[in-house]
Amino acid sequence: MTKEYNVGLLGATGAVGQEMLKNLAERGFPVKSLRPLASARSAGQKIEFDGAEVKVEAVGPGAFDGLDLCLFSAGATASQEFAPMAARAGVTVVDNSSCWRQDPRVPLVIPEVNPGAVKKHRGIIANPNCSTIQMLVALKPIYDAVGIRRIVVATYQSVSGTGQKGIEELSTQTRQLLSLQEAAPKVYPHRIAFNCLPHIDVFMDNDYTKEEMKMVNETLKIFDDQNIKVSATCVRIPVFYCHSEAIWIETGRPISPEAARELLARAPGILVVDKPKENQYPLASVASGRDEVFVGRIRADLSHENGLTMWVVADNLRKGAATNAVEIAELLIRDPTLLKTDWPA
Ligand code: NAP
Ligand code: 3JN
Repeated sequence: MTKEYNVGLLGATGAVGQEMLKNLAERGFPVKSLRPLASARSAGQKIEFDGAEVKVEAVGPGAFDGLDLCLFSAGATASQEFAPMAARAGVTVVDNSSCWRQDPRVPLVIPEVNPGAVKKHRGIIANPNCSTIQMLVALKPIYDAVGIRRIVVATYQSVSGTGQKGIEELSTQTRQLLSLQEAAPKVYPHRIAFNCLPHIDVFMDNDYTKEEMKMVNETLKIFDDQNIKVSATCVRIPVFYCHSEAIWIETGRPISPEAARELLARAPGILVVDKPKENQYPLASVASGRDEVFVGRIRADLSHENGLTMWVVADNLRKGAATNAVEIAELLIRDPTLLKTDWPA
């Protein structure tokens, strides 16, 4: 008989949490019991899991008792407080926030890229940022084949990356503008409807945003390579679901677009859509609701002899967040010795 697990989900009422619930059910994750957790605001609310109604509980001391593992998507502040609490209670945490991503005790894992890193966990495993996940899934086969020295990336990120409130902001403003009303910004510093904002998360001292620096620092940790140069520009666009990325790389040795296309077509988690003359290339409207990373427009970078450029699209709530977290949980249950924790007191 398949072993089943007591699974917690902190942030169950949020955009990522709802996607995690769908994902657990769709993938047939062996759930013995599911405990949805959120803030006191949502305690008592009923959510649906696998055709049944389950009551949301408020997170706090004792909330993790009896669980085997818990997926977290409640933001960095909640993760800071509750992930160590869960790990000390013997519960393995897969955390979607940025809180623990750079902590040397915490593996930062994309199953298609560095699945072995999961073995080093002590109770907390971090899920990378959505923009990093889709970029590195697409680049891993090329990195392994010929090396990568430099990555330049421009992202086109959907409003669902900001959670439910981002989705509501774009819907409201679009309705307002189309009925000739004022559309005052509430969530973003400027109007997002019919606009593009080169600003995701806060600005840092080096004039990059925190989202851009997440892409830089997470790439180095996941590839376990401090020599790769990365520069990112992250842009919020008025699209509901899926992030798109224009990526330019300088490889260690030359590789033709044809060879890269073949490598990518064979790689796990990737769907190559690359017949531009037939108008076939990755699109947010097609990748929405899917778990694959879509790659196309693969071509030589005319500005560099070892240069390659491509267009990469993935559903930020699925492969960028929920699916990657559930896949990490699947790695854990494949080797039950990995469900042990020894997070320091
Ligand atoms: P969201 O739609 O705003 O949902 C936030 C969820 O967190 C809700 O369930 C909320 O519960 C809960 N929550 C917030 N503060 C809490 C607290 N102090 N204690 C307990 N629960 C709390 O946001 P989202 O889009 O789902 O994103 C949630 C988090 O996931 C983000 O903050 C981020 O850290 C992470 N995330 C990661 C990626 C990625 O790139 N991998 C992408 C998106 C998001 P209530 O209903 O009670 O308010
Ligand atoms: O904006 C996006 O498209 C992705 C957002 C991710 C995000 C949103 C709020 C807080 C994160 C993240 O995963 O890095 C965080 C955070 O945990 O810092």
